[in-house]
Amino acid sequence: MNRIVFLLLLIGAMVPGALGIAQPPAANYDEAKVPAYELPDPLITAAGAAVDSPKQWQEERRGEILELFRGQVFGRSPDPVEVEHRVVSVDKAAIGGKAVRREMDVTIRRGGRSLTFAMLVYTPQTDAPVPAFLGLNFQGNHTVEPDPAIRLPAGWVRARDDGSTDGNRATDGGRGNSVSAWPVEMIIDRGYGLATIYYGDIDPDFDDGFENGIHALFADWAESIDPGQRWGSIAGWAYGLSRALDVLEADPLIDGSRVAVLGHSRLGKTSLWAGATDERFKFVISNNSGCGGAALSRRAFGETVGRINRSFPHWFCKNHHEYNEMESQLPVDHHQLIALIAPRAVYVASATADRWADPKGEFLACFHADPVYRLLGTDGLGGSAPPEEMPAADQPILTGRIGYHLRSGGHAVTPYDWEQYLTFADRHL
Ligand code: GTR
Repeated sequence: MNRIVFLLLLIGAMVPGALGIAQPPAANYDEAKVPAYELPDPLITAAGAAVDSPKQWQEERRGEILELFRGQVFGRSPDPVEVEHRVVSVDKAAIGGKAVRREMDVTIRRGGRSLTFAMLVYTPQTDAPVPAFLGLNFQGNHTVEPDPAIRLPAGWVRARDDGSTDGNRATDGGRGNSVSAWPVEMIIDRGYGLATIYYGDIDPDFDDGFENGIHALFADWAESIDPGQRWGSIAGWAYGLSRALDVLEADPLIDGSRVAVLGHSRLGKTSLWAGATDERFKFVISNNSGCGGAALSRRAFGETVGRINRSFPHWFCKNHHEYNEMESQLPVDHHQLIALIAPRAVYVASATADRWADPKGEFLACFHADPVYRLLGTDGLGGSAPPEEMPAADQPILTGRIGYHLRSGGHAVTPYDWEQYLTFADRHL
């Protein structure tokens, strides 16, 4: 090796930053080190005017905020296109006879190409159309229930959370692995339907330059979009959720006007974006969505904008990378993402050990979205007035249109979380 290069490498290794190579700061978990910040006000327009009527919110301010999230955070998505669907299997006595299970193939066609995703749908044994939950799953529809009839995903699959992998191909080994996150019987017993789709069917979750999955169908359209604003994977998954809702709206067993969208973690970021962009979702649930989801970016607590963009360059649009370590420059923050859902019901759940997702930042985003809910004539967080303090663990806030809880435990969706979502759904769906 050239001696000068060697010397430079040595200095670089000994003194991080000495060569101007940016070192990402260590993750902060100290409340005292959260930077001072000022949040953009959801109720002040870009021109500096105070928003004082529901009409002004709906016709002017909401659109401004949505535009900023499109251009600077998630990227722009194409207009809806028509979808086709076909029921591929029916079990009229699923879940011990309590439910009807159907598997559907949903196909989006465009310009000679097509993308098909499989949707697994459970509905209770009743003649009347039911309200339902729609959510993406991480490992395949066959992981939601240990039913041998549920098909394996046909395309790319990710390594499992325990690090095991099927070599990017699903095998029966994963069947029923995610039952704790999908308590189908509990949902059915409470009178709701459940529809779920494996997220990798819509867009594989790795950085391929926005080219595979749903992005491939719209490649020519994306060419017309400023490269900084092209849709990332979260926007792609959210687009898939909206196309799934198109199918559910036409389904005789489901009441399409009463569908909740839910997701965990990166898929919680996705459900928030789906709820923000598609006002047909009547209830939106974010489970431990953290950075880029319900958490305030400006707090830079746990996962930060810079860390998430470096680890997952394909989740957000390219413009979002401009804010790495520069959160204060973001023209929006994530209380405004929640405000985009107003006046519809929204529920944000955190977990005590999930500090990476910044539970306090998730609570504060709900708190700062509250004024928009109130302007629109509804209760926001906590009923007649928002609580001053974050609630203690396992003390859910179930009054008002913004629900929140901090569950004891780690990064997961549990039956406890579902209990709260079902109670909230009983009130708002
Ligand atoms: C983590 C990521 C989080 C969260 C999580 C997940 O690695 O840092 O933002 O999305 O993945 O989706 O499981």
